Amino acid sequence: MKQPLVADDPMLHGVIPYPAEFAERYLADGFWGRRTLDRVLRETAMRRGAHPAVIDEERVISYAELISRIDVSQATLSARGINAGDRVIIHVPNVLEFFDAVYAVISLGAIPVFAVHSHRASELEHLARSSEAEMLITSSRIPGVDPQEFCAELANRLPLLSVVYAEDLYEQGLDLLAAGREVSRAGCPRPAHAAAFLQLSGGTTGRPKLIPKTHRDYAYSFERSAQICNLDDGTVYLSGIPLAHNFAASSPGYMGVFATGGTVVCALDGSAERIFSLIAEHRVTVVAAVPPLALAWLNSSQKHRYDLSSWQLLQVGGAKLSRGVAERITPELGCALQQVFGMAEGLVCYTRLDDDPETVVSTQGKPMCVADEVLVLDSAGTPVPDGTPGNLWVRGPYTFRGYYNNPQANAECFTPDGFYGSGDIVVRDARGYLTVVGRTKDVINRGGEKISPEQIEAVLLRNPAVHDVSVVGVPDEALGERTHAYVVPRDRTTPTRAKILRAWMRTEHLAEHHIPDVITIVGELPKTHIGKISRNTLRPGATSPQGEA
Ligand code: AMP
Ligand code: DBH
Repeated sequence: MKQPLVADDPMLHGVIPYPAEFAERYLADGFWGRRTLDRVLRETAMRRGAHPAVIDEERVISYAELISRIDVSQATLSARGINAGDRVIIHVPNVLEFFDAVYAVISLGAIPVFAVHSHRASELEHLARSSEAEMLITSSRIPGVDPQEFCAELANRLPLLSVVYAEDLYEQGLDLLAAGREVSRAGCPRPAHAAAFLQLSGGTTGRPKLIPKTHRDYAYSFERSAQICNLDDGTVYLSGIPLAHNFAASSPGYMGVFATGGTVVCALDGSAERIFSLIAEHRVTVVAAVPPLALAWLNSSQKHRYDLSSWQLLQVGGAKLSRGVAERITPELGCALQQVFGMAEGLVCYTRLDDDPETVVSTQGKPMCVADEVLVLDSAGTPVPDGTPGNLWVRGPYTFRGYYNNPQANAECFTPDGFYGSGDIVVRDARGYLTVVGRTKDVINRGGEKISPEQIEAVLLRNPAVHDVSVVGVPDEALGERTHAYVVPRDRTTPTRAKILRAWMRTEHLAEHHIPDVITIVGELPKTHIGKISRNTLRPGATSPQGEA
C-alpha cells in the first residue's frame, strides 16, 4: 500500500502539510521510508542480538537484552494506563534506563517529550502543560537532585501528572510478568508518517517550543547521518551532551548507532576525566560535544593520562566552534574533527570526513541531503550572493513544518511556501558549505557598527591566558550598544587582567571598535541545559538561562 502523503495525526495539528508534490518526491526518492524508530532498533537486534548495544558502567547490554528490557518496560507503562497517543516526558540522564523509557513509550505508540535532565520543576511544569503530558519518567541518578524533594515539588505543581522512575520500569515489569498478570499491549504502534515524539527547540528567547518529528523524517535524518559519519557495527559512540538532545539522538547519535549495529557508551557527565576514562576503557571511536566541552577537554591536564588511540572522530556542534580551537583538536587529541551545524527543527550540516583540513576548521559543513533547500537572504528577503552574510531559511525532507500547537510561532518562523527561518546568519561558499557568523539576535550594534560577538570571541580565545569567553552587547547611551566580554582565565590562581588582555588585543591588528568596551574576568560562564554558553544570561536584566535547551 502507498504511504499517505500527509498524516491525519492530532500531534501534527497546526503544522503546514508538505505540498503533495514534495511529499511525493520525498517518498519516490527514498528519503522517506516505512520504518518506525522502534522497528529500526528491532531489525538491528535481529541480526546483532548478541552484540553490545549499550554500556552503562559495569552493565553491558546486548541488543537482544535491550529489546527484552523494552518489552518488559512497556508492560509497566501499559499497567500504569499509558495508551497510544499519550504524551510522556522523558527526564532521564545518559543511563541505560533512558533507552528503556524512550523505546517502551514509542513501542506503545505513545509520544515521548524530550526534556533534558537539568530541567527542574519549573521548566517541567511548562513542558507538561504545553504537551498535555500524562506521565513523566525521571531517574534516581540525576546528578545534584534529591529525588524525593524533586517529586514532592512536581506533585505540588502538577498533582495529576503520574511520575515514574526509569529504574522501576524494568523491575516492576518483571514483577508484573512473574505474577502472571495479563499485560496487554494497550497501545498500538504508530505508522511511519505519524509523529514519533516531541523535541524541544532551544529557543533563545522565552520558553522552549515543541517540535513534532515523524518517524520517517527522523529515520532519514539519522540514517543519512550514520552514512556521512561512516558508522558501522564496530562503532563505539559516546556523547558528552544529553542523549535527549537532537544532536546526540540523531546526528548520528544513538539512533544512528542503533541503525548500524554499533555500541553506545553512557556518560553521566561530560567532564574530561569521565570522557577520557570511558574512551580508554571501551575503545570509543566517535564522540559528540558542544564547543565548551571540547575546549575543556583540550585544556585538561588529564588528556595524557589515558590511552585515547581508539578515538577516530570528535564531532563538535551546537554552537560556533572558534577556528583557533578547531585547529587544536587533531594535534592535541589525536582524532579527526567534524563540525556539525544542526537544529532540532531540522537541517543538519556536516563537514565531511574527506574534506580538506581548511574546510574542516573554517566551515560548519554542508547540508546532509541533496533535497535540503537552503536560502541565504537579506532582511528584505532577497537572496545574497555567495560569500555574503545573510539569514538562513530552509526547507527539506527532515525539516519540520510547524511547532506543536503554536500558531503564533509558526506565523513568525515560516514563509508562506514553508521555508523555516532559523535566525542564523550564515555565509555560503560556491560549494554550498556554510559558515555561521552569528545569530540575528546576537549581533551587536555599536554606534551603527555591526559587530558579531563570535568574531571578538575568536580573537580572545587565541590568547593563551584565556580558557573561554563570551561577548554580549549592553545598552549604552551614546553608542546604543557597547561590547562586554566575559573571560574565564585558564589559570584561576593568578588570572589575567582586563588591562593586559586589552593591550594584547591592540597588538592583534583589530579595529578599535572590535576591542571590548568592558572586559570582566569570571570563574565560569553560564550554560544552557545542554551546555552551550548562554549569552542571554549575560545580558543585563537576565537572571537565569531559563527556557534555553
Ligand atoms: P536548537 O534550537 O537548540 O536546536 O539550536 C539550534 C541552533 O544552534 C542553530 O540554529 C544555531 O544557532 C546553533 N548551532 C547549532 N550548531 C551550530 C554550529 N556548529 N555552529 C554555530 N551555531 C550552531
Ligand atoms: O544545536 C543543535 O540543535 C544541533 C547541533 C548539531 C542539532 O540539533 C543537531 C546537530 O542535530
